[in-house]
Amino acid sequence: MYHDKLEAFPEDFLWGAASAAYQIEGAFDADGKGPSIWDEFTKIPGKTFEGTNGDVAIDHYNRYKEDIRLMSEMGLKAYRFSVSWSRILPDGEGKVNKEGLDFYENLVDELIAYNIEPVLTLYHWDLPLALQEKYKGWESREVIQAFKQYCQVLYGRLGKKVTYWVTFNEQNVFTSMGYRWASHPPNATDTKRLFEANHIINLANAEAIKLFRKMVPKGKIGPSFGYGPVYPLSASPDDVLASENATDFNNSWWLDVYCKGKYPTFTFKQLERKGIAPTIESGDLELLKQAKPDFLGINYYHGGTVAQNKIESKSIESLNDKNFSATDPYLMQPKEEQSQSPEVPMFQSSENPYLNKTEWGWEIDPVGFRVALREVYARYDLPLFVTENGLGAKDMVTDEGTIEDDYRIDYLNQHIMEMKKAVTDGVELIGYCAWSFTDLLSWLNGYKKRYGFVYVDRTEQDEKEMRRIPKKSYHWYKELIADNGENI
Ligand code: BGP
Repeated sequence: MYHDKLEAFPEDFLWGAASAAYQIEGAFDADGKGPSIWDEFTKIPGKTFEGTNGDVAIDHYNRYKEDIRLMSEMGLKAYRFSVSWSRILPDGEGKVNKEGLDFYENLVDELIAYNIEPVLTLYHWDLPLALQEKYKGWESREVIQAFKQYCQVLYGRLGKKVTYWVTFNEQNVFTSMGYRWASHPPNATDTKRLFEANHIINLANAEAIKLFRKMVPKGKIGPSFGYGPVYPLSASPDDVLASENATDFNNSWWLDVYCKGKYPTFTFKQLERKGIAPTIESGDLELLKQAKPDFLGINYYHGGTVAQNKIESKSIESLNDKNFSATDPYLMQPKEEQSQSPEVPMFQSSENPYLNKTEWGWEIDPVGFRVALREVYARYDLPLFVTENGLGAKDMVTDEGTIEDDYRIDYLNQHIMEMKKAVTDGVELIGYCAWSFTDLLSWLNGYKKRYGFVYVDRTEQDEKEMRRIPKKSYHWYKELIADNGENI
């Protein structure tokens, strides 16, 4: 499809930036907060880069006013953040912690005072530890009830102030990393447990949306999904079929459930044949069907390329000894076997010869962003909200005290250009949140993998003063917002 002239972004387009509680707040035990599974997991030796954790992070809990002032000076229209469940309910259920709720209400009020639209994520991975210990976390249906209580408290307190709500952040990533590759809590390598927990999370997502309809009738709610388009390595029909399998396995497995209320047939059948399909109880499918989201949040970093799988089906146990690419959230494959679905050999991951990579080995693929937006919009017919996109890089402070992150400007510029083409193609888009506003803690890669528009002066070992310094990209994004992406 070719266009003479690209169309403008909608007038009320939400130019924003995103974050997540554990990666910025710090204050891990302040004002009655209970521990989360990440507070525990990051303390296990060898799990994170140089043993980094979010105990202090970038101290946003104490500096949120300064951070929001910087957002307002930039002209930011939306700010996506997540709520830490165990700040609200220290035990995950039961007693509500008033101070935790106050913090988020103050944050939301501050944003609104500056005309910044709050976009609230309910779950960005930090499950209260008490629920993990008491119920085995997402492996038990009891946690659905706890999640409902948590949602109810937040809807009740913030439902009139916050319009945009995200249920789960990247369910595909945190379940795979947590239950398959032991690189997130609960540190497991068991695909049966993965698919069981994932199903329970689907039910929790549906319950949260159902309750939202009752309590926040004017609000908008949807999940944020880590979407990666899948390319076939060649035009060979076998590779094309493999790419369809990979799309089914990596994307539709979640998006069909969110939007159509059912699992994709082929993948479900493969899992059943291997004895690892989730247990569906009576009433589950009816519930899933009742919870269509208002929009789909899309987090885009990169996609993947696959070929026909020529590797024999292996048990997950035999693959557990291998190294895997923890930085590759969508096509998480053991490096040597290069098979995404070892126990269900539907495809095999491959290198894409056309794409460059970041310092952390993530492919840079702006056109893939347009492909992603179009695929999702065509399949599910829902407005899209880009809830994450950005470049992790090692920024340096110059002698003059500036950060000249032209590579980030270049990356964002190319992606926003492709997004503009997608809008011109006809994709309905609510907004775009770059990842991230300030530098923050990368889950597994410490503080040197920086994403922010605002530099935060701290390292893995030295918290320093955590001074905030707007980077060159901060000023670039400010101009872009001011003319609504007209001159990109
Ligand atoms: C997404 C997560 C974010 C963020 C981002 C960058 O998957 O939703 O929380 O961490 O990836 O990832 P990383 O920090 O690993 O570079």
